[in-house]
Amino acid sequence: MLWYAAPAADWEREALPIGNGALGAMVFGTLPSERLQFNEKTLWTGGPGSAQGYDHGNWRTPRTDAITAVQDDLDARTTLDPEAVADRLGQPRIGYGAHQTFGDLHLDIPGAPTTPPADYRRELDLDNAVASVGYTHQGVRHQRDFFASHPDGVIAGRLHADRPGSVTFTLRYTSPRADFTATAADGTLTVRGALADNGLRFEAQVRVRSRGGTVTSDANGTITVTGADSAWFVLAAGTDYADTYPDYRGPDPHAAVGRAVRQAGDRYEALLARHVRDHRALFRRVVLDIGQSLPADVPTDRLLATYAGGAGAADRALEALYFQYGRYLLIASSRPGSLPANLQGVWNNSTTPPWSADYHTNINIQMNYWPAEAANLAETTPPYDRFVEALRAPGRRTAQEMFGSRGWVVHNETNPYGFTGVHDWATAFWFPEAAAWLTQQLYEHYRFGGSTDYLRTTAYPAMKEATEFWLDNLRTDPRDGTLVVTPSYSPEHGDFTAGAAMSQQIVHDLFTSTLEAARILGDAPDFRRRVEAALNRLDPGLRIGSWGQLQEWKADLDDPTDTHRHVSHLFALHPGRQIEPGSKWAEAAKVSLTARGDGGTGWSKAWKINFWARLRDGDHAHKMLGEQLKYSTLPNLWDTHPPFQIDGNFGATSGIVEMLLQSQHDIIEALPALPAAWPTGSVRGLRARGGATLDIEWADGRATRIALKASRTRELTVHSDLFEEGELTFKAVAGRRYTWQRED
Ligand code: FUC
Repeated sequence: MLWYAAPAADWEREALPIGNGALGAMVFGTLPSERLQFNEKTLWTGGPGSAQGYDHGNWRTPRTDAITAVQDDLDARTTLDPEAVADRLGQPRIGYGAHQTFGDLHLDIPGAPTTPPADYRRELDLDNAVASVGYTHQGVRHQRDFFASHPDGVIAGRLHADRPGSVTFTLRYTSPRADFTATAADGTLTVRGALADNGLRFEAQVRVRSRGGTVTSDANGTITVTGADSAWFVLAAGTDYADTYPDYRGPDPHAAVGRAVRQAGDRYEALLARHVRDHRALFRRVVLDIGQSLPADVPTDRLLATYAGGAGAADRALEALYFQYGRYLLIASSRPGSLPANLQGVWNNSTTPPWSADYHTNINIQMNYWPAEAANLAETTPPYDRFVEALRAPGRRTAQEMFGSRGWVVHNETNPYGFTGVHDWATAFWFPEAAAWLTQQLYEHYRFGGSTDYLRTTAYPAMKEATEFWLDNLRTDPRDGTLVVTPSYSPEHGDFTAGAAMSQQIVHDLFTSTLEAARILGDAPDFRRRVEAALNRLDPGLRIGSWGQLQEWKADLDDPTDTHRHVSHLFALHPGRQIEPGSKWAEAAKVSLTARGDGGTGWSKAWKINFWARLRDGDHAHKMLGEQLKYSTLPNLWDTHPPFQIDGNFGATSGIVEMLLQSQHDIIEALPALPAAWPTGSVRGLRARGGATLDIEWADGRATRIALKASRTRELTVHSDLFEEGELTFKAVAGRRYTWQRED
């Protein structure tokens, strides 16, 4: 539970998020008027029909041999200034668009206090996924509850009071855009419009019902409830967006929106029950206890403000809450039927949000899904899979037009309209490795879940086509005859070179996984031979430099005083699996990571939790978690870059899992990076690759009990100090549960 003793004064820092994937809302708990800012995930400007025109980022005029010319220059000169490369390979971005707020619902409550009464409380119950506001005024207890239901596809709200007839309010809609009409009839408010930029049609309906009292609709677009015992509303919203290249349009949203508000029904309790059942089926799978419980009398903002880095009386409770909040946010912002979680999940109060609230593919969207598998929320990944699938058609065209090659490609960031080409922001435009990196999560989904059917139909086609792109685009490095990515740019950092570490490691990861998958599926031997041959010649992107660091570039260019937030050259450590613990590469990675320091933006700190966990340094991982909570977390526990960016929430949740359980090398490692600050605890329901779900208990820093539920029949190896040899290999049988316990 997150809770606060005052209404939210600010959207970004204080309001509380609810969501069902497609829809999101921020609950303010304000007096005398409640404010509910809401979103629909597909409400995007830009794309086809955009006023500026749209080209997917493909070159508007052909540039024959432009890439080859840059490659030749790099062969001759080793480095190129990003501005110079952007001049030659970039172009101004047009029609990219931005995610849009849908607007605000206001519930004006006449006679409500203007300052919060002493018993005012605003909370978000993570276990129910219900946000509530309660206070007593003139002897009457008032309560508001809000939730976003995935099974019913609506946001719902209820106002009630403990004295009959005390619920009176007027509901109205506002938007920062003037592109809509709002009308009300028969207790339903209808908002319809089209975005001026691209004509995207949108509709929302809010259906209001009451127990007792009256509901009146005003033609000016307001609905008033008077003297009710309780009243509730359901809100549905949609657009005519579809994720289909090239037009990205589907049916008018009117029918689906109307159906949703009608079907959500007149029975509030049943709607709530369906929502809670659906949410808990996911949320309750994982339980983390690291030794404290949340103090009932300390609001969450105070808890955060007094967080001491592990030594405080409620620090561990806050850390566990933060972990579960990440899981809550993923459930709320990524469910089947809409786009994946964007830079802000699904929550955006602006028409010009930071970075368009888009899908950055040089770390951010990938980070959003890091916790999905291991933190037992694989059901949140279909929107991601679909998004990747939808990028392939435009990405194939970009590969053909810009690179003259097979395969599909996407660069530094993308939108829901298949922006797979480039723009000209010199330090963040060129990143054709993104497609390969995006497919990593698909293969991870297979490694955790083990469905060969999923591998065949969903993961492998995207991986194979990304592999074909690189088979066509790697080039022989005259320095040593290896195959390299060129031009290559280590995200947002340094000069252009050939064969930067991250570029090589990503392609290495893709080829390795594609080969594994090709073997499992029995794909054509000649394709496998080609990938194998390329992998053998590929520069692996691992090189140790003059100060013992893992080099970020193929030439030893690293500056030991550089603390840039991206630590891209450690991809092979995490989220990759090329670096084994205890190897000389792991040592070098540690040198690089130490030099980069413990600062950085929110997501950067979150990544560092994962890195330190993979380096088996639980204390440093925990220190990074502390840095994130102290310096990159807002009172509503949102991660801040700054500004608010949700990737850090997800990255930190992933990092906490990595401290407790790892399996990237196909060995299940229990408590690989347990910090001294968590001497005793337990975790239930974490997933490992190979089809295992684990419960682990520990005391005095040592595992005391491990229970493993197998979902596949296969040999599994578990590492733990619980076993005499430090590890145990056994044949797991699907459906069986195995338990080991310390006797002493
Ligand atoms: C990446 C980062 C920035 C920011 C942006 C949305 O490009 O380098 O810091 O997080 O994504």
